Amino acid sequence: MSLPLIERALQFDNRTAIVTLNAEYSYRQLLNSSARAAAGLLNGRNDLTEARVAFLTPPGFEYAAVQWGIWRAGGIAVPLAVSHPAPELEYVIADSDAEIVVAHPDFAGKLRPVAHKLHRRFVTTPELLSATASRQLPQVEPQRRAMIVYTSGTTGKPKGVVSTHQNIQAQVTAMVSAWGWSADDRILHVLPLHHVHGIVNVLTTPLWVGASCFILPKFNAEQVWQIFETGQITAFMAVPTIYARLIAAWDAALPERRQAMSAACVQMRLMVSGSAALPVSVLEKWRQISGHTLLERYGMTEIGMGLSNPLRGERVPGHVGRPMPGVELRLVDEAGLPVDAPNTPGEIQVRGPGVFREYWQRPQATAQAFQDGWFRTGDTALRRPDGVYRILGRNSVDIIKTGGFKVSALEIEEVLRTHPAIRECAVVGVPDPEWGERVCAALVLETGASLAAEGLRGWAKERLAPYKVPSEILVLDDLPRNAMGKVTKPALKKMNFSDT
Ligand code: MCA
Ligand code: AMP
Repeated sequence: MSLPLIERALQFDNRTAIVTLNAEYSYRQLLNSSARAAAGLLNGRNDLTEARVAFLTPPGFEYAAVQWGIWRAGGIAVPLAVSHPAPELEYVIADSDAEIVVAHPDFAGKLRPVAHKLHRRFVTTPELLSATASRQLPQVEPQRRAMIVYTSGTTGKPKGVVSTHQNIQAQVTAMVSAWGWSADDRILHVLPLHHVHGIVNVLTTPLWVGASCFILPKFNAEQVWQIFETGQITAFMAVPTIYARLIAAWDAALPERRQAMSAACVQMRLMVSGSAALPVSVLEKWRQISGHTLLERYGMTEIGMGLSNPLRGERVPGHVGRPMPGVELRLVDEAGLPVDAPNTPGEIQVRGPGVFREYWQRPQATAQAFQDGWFRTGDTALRRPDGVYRILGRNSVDIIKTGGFKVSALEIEEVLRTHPAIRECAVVGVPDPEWGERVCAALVLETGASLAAEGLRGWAKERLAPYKVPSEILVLDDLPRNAMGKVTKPALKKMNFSDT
């Protein structure tokens, strides 16, 4: 027996698995290509035995073929981000200790030098996908590690979240039953493929049930509307920023087209929002446009989906519903005691088969992340008497959510401090109607130094992903501090940020 995902795909055979702007691919083609990729990765070995394989391909068929190839060869998939500059890619390859680095030709120029510098085997996707499939692929038990996704925390550099095949299966099957997935679904995929939302919710789940996934290389509001208007799509999942962009595109359209756009949404089955708080104003405007009350759910890289509004029944604006199937969830007060009374804030803690196995090679961080077997999310919520949860925010001021991406203020500060003109800095997230939060930086410069905001942004873009680059940069004589001299970020968040 191979992995259930693969066994199931054998039955789906000629059904369409993946659709792109140029082509359609069946489950059979995905199985054949991933078998070739597995053979190319194995390169004569019997089993990769959890060797890490870092891969960088734009969203599309090759991504799924390589991901499945890694799994079928017994390796651990480490997805890299198309938007990341070389230093961030290097960090992930080195930290995960990836043995093999795979790149789509579009990214070979960026990744080959990194792989060579780190002395890793480098291979391109055409090379892998044209390998000769071997007759025998290893037996991969579901308890094995399957994937490492890098996520920012409050301790400097991003940590690798390790999920097993079983963890991913539990996350997938919870979504299948909660959200009524079937083989007749056809979902439009517009999300990055280095995070759980894009990887598990919108790619793996449809492939688990025999549905089709229409993958765009990048989110583009106009293109999404055009695809909706074909009437082919049954489900859509995105972050609030994307819904805000779709609303803006609808507003900008001519009145007669708006009708067609709205009609296209009405016939869809399901529209989901998550990864960041959905502003009630966006939910209401989207309801007017599309006839859908967005199904808001709450999740995290370490747990998959934790809470969800119902598929059928009342979806409460500003709330994230009740625990997903198979998820045990509790609130805990500052003393570490469970909060049983309704309407009382506490930290969300989660237990269940979808919860990740460990932070890659960080036993201490893993131990600290759990309390008596419960994963500590770092998010605060309250539960209404009817059992519906409301997220109140993150416990740490140093975690920023921007465009659905989780970003560590400390990681950005660490990079900014390496700039020769910067003596001190503090990074905060400032509320923003489109992005959720904007990354803003306050700087104190070295004596006599000067720094133009645009110049600094250009410098930062070479070292950080675009969503980590400060939108606004404020130069101050000193940072706001408390009586002990410690920088007070809540005070900083209230400052009027605009480039100086
Ligand atoms: C990009 N830009 C930004 C930001 N990002 N400016 C301010 N804040 C930002 N966060 C700027 C760029 O520098 C660029 O500026 C311009 O916007 C366009 O950049 P581009 O990269 O093209 O942005 P975009 O494609 O328009 O990005 C918007 C987006 C993207 C599509 C909403 O942020 C996105 O894909 N978000 C999804 C994140 C996600 O999937 N998160 C899941 C993780 P210039 O033109 O001046 O250079 S959470 C998760 O997985 C858990 C499990 C869960 O619950 O789901
Ligand atoms: P990540 O670590 O990138 O997986 O992001 C997970 C975090 O996103 C959670 O810990 C929450 O802070 C946030 N998040 C996800 N969904 C929601 C939601 N519906 N409302 C508010 N915050 C959310």
